[in-house]
Amino acid sequence: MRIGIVCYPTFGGSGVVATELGKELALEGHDVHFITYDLPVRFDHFISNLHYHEVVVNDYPLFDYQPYELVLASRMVDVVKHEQLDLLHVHYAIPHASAAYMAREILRSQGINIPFITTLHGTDITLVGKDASFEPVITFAINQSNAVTAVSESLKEDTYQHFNVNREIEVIPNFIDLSRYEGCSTEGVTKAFAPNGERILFHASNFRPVKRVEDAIRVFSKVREEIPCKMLFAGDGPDRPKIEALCRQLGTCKDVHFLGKLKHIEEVYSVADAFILPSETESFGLAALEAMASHVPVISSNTGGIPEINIHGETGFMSNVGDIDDMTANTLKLLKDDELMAKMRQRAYLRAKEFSKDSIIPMYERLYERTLADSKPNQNA
Ligand code: GMT
Repeated sequence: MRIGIVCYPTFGGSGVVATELGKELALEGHDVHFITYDLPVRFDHFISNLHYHEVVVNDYPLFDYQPYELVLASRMVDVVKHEQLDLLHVHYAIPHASAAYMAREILRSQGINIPFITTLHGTDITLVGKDASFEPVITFAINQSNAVTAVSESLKEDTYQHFNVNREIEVIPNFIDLSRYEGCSTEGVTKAFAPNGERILFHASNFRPVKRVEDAIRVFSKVREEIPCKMLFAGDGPDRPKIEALCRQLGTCKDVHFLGKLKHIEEVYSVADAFILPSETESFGLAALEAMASHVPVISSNTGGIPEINIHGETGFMSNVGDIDDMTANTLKLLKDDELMAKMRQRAYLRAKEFSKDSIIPMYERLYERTLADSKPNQNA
């Protein structure tokens, strides 16, 4: 198949999932074309049938806001025509689904039939998309997609709840390439951050308010009162200054390290004793799955799609959003009990295996085949 993939090329989960999917499809022999404004961060090795088409938005002084969506739609039209694509798969509804709709209709007017599949990832529905400034366009683009997927049952339900969607949404959970998280050397990172055998708590995110990073620091600070430990953060974003200020206020700075937007985050997961994910809402929680693939138990909130991954008392613990005391108690229970830690590490890994790429990628391939068959113009019409 000749597949076009549109996504955000950044560190965010939707971009990571889209890029890993494209790479796997290329390795399966499909011809995969990324149409994005920058090289996706996980586009990290050469595969001959994996291609990149940049979307270049030129500045025009008349516009206060450059019309990215139109440029993207035009680029999709161009790539579909010249690379003879069979289908488009867009990740994150805003603005990719509506741009794909526009591209499909332009191509239809030229006698070219191209279906598009929309994968909903989370904030495109739960935070941004349902805002009145986007809602009518998102509802329309979802209903007009040739197929729609959501990354969890929870996100599927949220979509039906917030939008007037009159069509089927298939749940295809996010997946993980387990080999990426196996056999990482831990010595360097441990030596650098926990030279005296301190326990390591870890959090990775885009530091947006929805992640409640402040809760992670507060949990760490309380755990640190009882057990020598360190807190590592990966990622970056708007709440970082607030978190740094809180560390200073709590006097924990010397035990907290901000590692920034790491390309090889698996090296840090592999040294962690617990992954802290206190999010306000989380459609799936890819970071939790990455932790589990690294044998790291997850201390999380119980919101959105997290309970579909993290099993309370088995692969980690869950608490109500904002319940710092409960998260602290759970972390201490885990860190103080070596037997429990070993059991949870193993169960976390086994749970992650259920989301391995080998079980999930074929679900997308089957969806592509069905969508292509359903969208073939009726020969007898
Ligand atoms: O978490 C974010 O803010 C980034 C966002 C994205 O689009 O990259 O993540 C969303 O999609 C991920 C991949 O499907 C999910 O694992 C995250 O749970 C989801 N984030 C939220 O729902 C807040």
